Amino acid sequence: MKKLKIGITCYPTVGGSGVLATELGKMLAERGHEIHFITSSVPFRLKKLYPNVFFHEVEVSNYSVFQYPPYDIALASKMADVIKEEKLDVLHVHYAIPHAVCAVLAREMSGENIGIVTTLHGTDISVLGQDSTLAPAIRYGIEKSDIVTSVSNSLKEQTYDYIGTTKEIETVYNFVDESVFKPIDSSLLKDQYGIKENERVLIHVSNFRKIKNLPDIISTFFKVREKMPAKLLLVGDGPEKHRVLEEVKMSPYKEDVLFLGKQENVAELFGISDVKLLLSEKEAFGLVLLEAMACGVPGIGTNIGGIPEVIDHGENGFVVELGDVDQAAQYAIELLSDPEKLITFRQAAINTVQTKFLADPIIDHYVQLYERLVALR
Ligand code: GMT
Repeated sequence: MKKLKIGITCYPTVGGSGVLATELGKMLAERGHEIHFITSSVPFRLKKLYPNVFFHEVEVSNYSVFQYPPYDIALASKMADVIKEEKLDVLHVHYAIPHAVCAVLAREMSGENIGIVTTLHGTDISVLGQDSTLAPAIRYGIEKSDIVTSVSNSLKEQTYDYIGTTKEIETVYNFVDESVFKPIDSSLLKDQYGIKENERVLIHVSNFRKIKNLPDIISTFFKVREKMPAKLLLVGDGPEKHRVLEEVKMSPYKEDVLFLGKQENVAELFGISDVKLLLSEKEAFGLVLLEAMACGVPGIGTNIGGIPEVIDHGENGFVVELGDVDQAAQYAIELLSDPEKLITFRQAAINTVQTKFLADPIIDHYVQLYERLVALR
């Protein structure tokens, strides 16, 4: 099949949509496609050099007349340049606002009949889609895209509810890089963090936004800690960090909560973890949940958004109602106090990733979508 020239735009900083877009770009490049990232900085997971990956930086003018730097216009101009200069076949944008709208504008500016794929990731619909100042632009970006995908069925339904579009939306699940996210024996790390042999390890990884519901993570852990020796690893940083620190300081178990900040090698931390907690108020998919599962760490998540599409309740993890910390703690205790059950769940988590969320068929799916567009040109 023809090697494609694909432009990718995403938020390059830490965040699931940027991670997914970068991994997709890297894996497409490994298959020989030519990838052009059009972003404000180099995507943070793009560490290695690939001969067929290119980066086009969006520079925003600071002209003093502007009250706000016109990032969206600069992005659309850069996209239009790259479409023409590099003769792109497809532009794949991640996150509806502003990326889908910018892509449509860029196509118009370039005068080229380029295909646009927009992938919806979550808060672009679940939060911004409820903002009446943005919803019309989101609808426009979706409807003018040639193909729209969503990372879960739940997000697809939410898009129909909030945005009121009739555009066909195809669910394409997220995936992880299985060469990085795999069971790793990082037991030496336990010593370094002062985690004792008899202590169970729970982990939460996020950007500490309010929707990640950190208070419930802490409460669940404290309830587990009342019953057994355990540690909680809190990985990440964000607006709720301070509040969480204050809450933990008041607890008799404060020594058992380890704030690790932002970490690069999360797979190694999963290597010392027994259970992953994701008790979000909103979550279109929960990519970190999948990363944990690929490393053999079962998750306990809320019955929210796409989480129940990732966790098979009672098989590879547990799903609880939002706010039900008693139930979350009970499930964690059930797993952590029964080594055989934990092993069964660990294996089931790995199996789920290898059957439902394997990278290769998901990349194939995206390539088929691109080829469908190229065939129409
Ligand atoms: O969850 C976040 O805060 C980051 C956000 C993003 O836009 O990067 O993540 C969204 O996209 C991820 C990748 O598809 C999903 O795994 C997350 O569930 C989704 N976040 C929310 O829906 C809150």
